[in-house]
Amino acid sequence: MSARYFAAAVAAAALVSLAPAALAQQKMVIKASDVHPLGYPTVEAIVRMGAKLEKATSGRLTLQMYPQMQLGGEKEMIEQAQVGALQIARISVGALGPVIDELNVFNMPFIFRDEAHMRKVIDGPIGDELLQKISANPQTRLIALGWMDAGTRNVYSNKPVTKPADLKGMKVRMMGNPIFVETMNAMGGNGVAMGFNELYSAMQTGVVDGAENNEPTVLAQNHYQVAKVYSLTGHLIIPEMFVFSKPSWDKLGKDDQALIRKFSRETQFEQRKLWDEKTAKATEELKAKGVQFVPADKPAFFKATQPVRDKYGAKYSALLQRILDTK
Ligand code: GTR
Repeated sequence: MSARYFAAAVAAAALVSLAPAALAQQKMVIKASDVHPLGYPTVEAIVRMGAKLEKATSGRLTLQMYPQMQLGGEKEMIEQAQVGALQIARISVGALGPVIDELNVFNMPFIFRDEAHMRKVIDGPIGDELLQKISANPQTRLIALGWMDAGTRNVYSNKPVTKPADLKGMKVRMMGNPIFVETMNAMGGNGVAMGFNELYSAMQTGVVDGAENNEPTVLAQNHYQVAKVYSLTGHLIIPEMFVFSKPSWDKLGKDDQALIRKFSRETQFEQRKLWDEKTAKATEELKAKGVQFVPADKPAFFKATQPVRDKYGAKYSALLQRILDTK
């Protein structure tokens, strides 16, 4: 080997060993998606996280938000994130249950005493362990960054639903996860699994008689236009999650990953503030638009759904006990 060639080879080797450092300076446009419109608490919280990332990296990392189902429903968003076509997906734990079985603990009816209880669980060791488990499982191909709030789900339709007998013969749209269909059936109605994107027209045309969700969703998706009675059944309190695509995550340097993790924890609490403000505002707006809020017999719905908790809870009895013990 000539001296000159040798020198070139050494230089090339040095360049190769520099590669990880260069990678740490990776430029990335982070595509983020949500089924809700701009201004909705989950969307706003991620947009703000993007602004912080952009500032902290002097524009090396930027975020592009695709709101309002532009990239499809939550199932599609999960699939896109798994292959790296989308970087951040904000999805309900309801939609993640079929991918990560353990999360179905949170999808059981009346599992949390109230929203404060749910927050204690996701903010504490159980929440952290689940985030880590999801990220560590190679099959999920997702990095779970943090939790978000989605309030309490209540039934809405064009008639009051105050007790199980009121749901008799009613078709009620539920998220696509068997546990929710069974929950609605146990509550006295007929659960129909359907994509979120099909719901407005399904209610409008009478394909379903109602649905169930939190107040900000009923307002943001204009569902109040086709359902005028919001009955406070409070049967589900399901947190949401924002996840990062694992293939994209692996392209980021360690420092960028640490930065995203740090901002994610902040985002979890920022979203909560936005959530509480939005829920209060949405409730007022819905009332002003003529939606009737009616109380419901929650103990009766709790009793009716016991078979669902028995069936699904048996598998996770240890975790369930820890949730119940969280004060
Ligand atoms: C909303 C939630 C969405 C979606 C929707 C649904 O509360 O924010 O992510 O899960 O419910 O019912 O499909």
